[in-house]
Amino acid sequence: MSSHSVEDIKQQSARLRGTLLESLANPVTGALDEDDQTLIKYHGSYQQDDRDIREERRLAKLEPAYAFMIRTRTPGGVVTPAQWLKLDAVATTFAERGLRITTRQAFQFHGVIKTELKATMQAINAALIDTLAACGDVNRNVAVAANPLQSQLHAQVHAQAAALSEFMLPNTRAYYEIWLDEERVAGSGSEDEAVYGPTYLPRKFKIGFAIPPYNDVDVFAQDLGFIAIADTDGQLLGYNVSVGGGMGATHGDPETYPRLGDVIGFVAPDQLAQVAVGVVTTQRDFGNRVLRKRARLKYTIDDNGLDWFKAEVERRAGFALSTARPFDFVHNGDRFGWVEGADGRAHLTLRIVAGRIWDREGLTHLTGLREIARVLDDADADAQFRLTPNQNLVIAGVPAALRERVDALVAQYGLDTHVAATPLKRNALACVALPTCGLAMAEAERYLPEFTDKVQALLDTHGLRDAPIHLRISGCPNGCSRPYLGEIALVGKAPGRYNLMLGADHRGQRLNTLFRENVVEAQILDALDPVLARYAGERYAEEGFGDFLVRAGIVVPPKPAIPLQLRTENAA
Ligand code: SRM
Ligand code: SF4
Repeated sequence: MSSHSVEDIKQQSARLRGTLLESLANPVTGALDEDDQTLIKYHGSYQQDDRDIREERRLAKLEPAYAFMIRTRTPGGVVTPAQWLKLDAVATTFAERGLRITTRQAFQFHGVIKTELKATMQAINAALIDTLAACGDVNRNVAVAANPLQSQLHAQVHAQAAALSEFMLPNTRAYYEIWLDEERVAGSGSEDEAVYGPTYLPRKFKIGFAIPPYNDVDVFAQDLGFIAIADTDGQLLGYNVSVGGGMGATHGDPETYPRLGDVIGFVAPDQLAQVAVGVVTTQRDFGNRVLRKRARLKYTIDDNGLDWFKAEVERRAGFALSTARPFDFVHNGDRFGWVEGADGRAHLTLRIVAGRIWDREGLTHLTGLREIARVLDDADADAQFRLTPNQNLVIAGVPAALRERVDALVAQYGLDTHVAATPLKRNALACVALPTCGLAMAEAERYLPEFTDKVQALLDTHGLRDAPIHLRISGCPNGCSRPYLGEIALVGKAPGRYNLMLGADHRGQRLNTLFRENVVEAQILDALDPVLARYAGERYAEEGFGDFLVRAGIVVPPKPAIPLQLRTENAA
């Protein structure tokens, strides 16, 4: 890797330009110059190589099979049917393995080669979607409760989240110059980054908006979380503010850990941007710029104290936060099938296993969704495709007249897997991992179907077929599928070996804990079998698996994210 630190690379990059143009033009290699590999992340892309054939290429004395992953910035994961069709065309023209829905409501394209990178970026932009700041030490794609069309409240929250995403974009024109041929002008390379400054943030930064009672965005896993508070008529009153969530950790390094956000107060809707700037600039100025492993906001808070952090944010925002309001989360998964919206239109949530939408061996999901997008686009129905933070897909705003047609296509293309799937299979998450992720230690996305089948077989044996257990797999401890919030989770250690984590609460409010370290599949199933047997025999009605494990003393939970007095049922 580069001998320059990430901080130096940012500082010397002329606002994220570096030598990207030269790197892209270099015909000798499929890779970028090392420093440019860091800078391209801010433009929404990662250089990767196909790890399945790494060894084969090495033996053949060939450079690794370099290709690029591209990630969109799609706040709340919203696109129109026309945009869907364009993104589908990008996937089929330039990428491998179709479209991938991420756990932050973005699309990823994998396998784009360097010589086609610019054309791919231009095709994405032609769909009026950008990839700016989708990766890198800046604010990432803003996650928002999944279906804004369902109620006026959702729509309001989504609009605020989208505006905040826009507001938090870097000011540099580098993206437009490099990918969209915008002309360099006086001042190019020294744009004023009013919020970020010349070295941007010490580390990635994530914002999410939840709308109780659903916590589909896992708001306490976000650096900055906003929990919408409404009155009994559904009118938005403001947001509780949560700070310092994050999942990433390193095996064997107790200085790193997953952490749930702390609720520090309440803001009115018109105070949102100021409080976000207060949090982001405090992290900019006090985050660790020496040790990247300790640079996330969660460590800035733990190293300096929550009271100090809150006071600093209030000073910068120019007002004191009000007392946080009570709220209640019941679930952090999705709700599948049709729901009626407030305006008479309907919304269909489909299960997409690990977010991967592609056509292969008798499976034609990409084609099916293309057909549905065409129907909705031709009818000019004002419908939308909405990605969920659980890697699923909502076909939203379907007018009554088109519902039957959509249903027929869903059935024809086998997109109705949510109907037959058990709750375990409907809710399971897996990160991408192999073969593209350079950090993967074990399989995740490719292992999910096989592993859920095996756990389902255990559930069936114990009469727990429809137990709504949340299962998550990550290929390494970075935690891209938010595994530390799974009731059952596997965290990759080595090929075929995982840490088995148990005991989160399916509301995104309690982390799980390590149950078995560095185990293989047979050991995992052996460990699960007796605890599932006890769950089957001893659970209370409606008691979740994670909650049972804690009550039965099988796992000892870390501290809860939400002080008890903030839960609605305990509020005065
Ligand atoms: Fe992630 C790094 C994929 C959501 C924590 N993540 C990566 C990289 C880019 C690997 C790399 O750095 O080389 C992965 C690319 C794999 C590939 O081939 O596509 C990757 N992360 C993903 C996605 C695609 C997983 C998915 O299956 O959906 C998600 C894309 C989200 C998006 O659209 O922006 C994704 N990553 C997350 C989440 C979940 C979330 O944000 O809700 C987390 C945990 C929350 C958090 O940030 O703490 C997450 N990813 C990480 C980390 C650990 C950061 C840390 O604090 O230590 C890394 C590694 C890093 O940054 O050094 C990472
Ligand atoms: Fe890669 Fe690890 Fe993230 Fe999975 S959790 S996508 S293996 S970085």
